[in-house]
Amino acid sequence: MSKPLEVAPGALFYPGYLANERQAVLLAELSDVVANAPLFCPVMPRTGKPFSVRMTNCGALGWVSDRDGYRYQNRHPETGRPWPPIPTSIAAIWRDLLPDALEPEACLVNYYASAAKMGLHQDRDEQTFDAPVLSISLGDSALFRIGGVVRDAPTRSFRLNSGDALTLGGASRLAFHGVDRIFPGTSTLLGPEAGRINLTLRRVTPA
Ligand code: MD3
Ligand code: FE
Repeated sequence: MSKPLEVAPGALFYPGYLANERQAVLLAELSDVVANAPLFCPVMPRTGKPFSVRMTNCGALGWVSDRDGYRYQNRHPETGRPWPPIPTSIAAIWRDLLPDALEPEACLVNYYASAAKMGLHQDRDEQTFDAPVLSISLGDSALFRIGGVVRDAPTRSFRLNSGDALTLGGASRLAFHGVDRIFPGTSTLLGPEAGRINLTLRRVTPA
């Protein structure tokens, strides 16, 4: 187990949190999630511009974006089925790193092909910001950026590598953040040129 680095106020970074064997266990559980709840292509509200990232979810609630807006809902937008449960090995990470938080309700699975990125944004679609957000990175490395609670605050960039974990609480819970680029071929976990997966676990509703 790694010791955390505070990379921004309330943002704790755990480089190398997951050994390779545990990353492989997570990946196997995620392949079952994706078999039940296929990756979909979200689009921007109003404009319908597609995201470069594909997504799915597990847990009671899943985050979706379509022409009507961003929201949490309890069913897959294409299959109409409830999201599959959060796999035990993933829920265990939340409990290990966030022992005092309420149970996670949503686990967003983001898939980045080599050219995908995510613009600077805040995560504020939840009904409560009490719990931190937990991010787990698998596969190719990413250049991640985090700033302050206003868009024009200075930002800091660092690499997220396969097996790294990050908790975003306190002043960082509403910090602007994004992914500027993927570094193709930097991990063999997903196979050659296979991209990156980020898991984002959240509490959505208050107790
Ligand atoms: C900082 N995902 O799904 S994870 C997202 O790598 C998202 O897929 C990125 O931003 C990804 O919303 C970044 C790191 C992360 C996640 C949530 C945060 C950083 C955060 C919430 C608040 C502040
Ligand atoms: Fe985010």
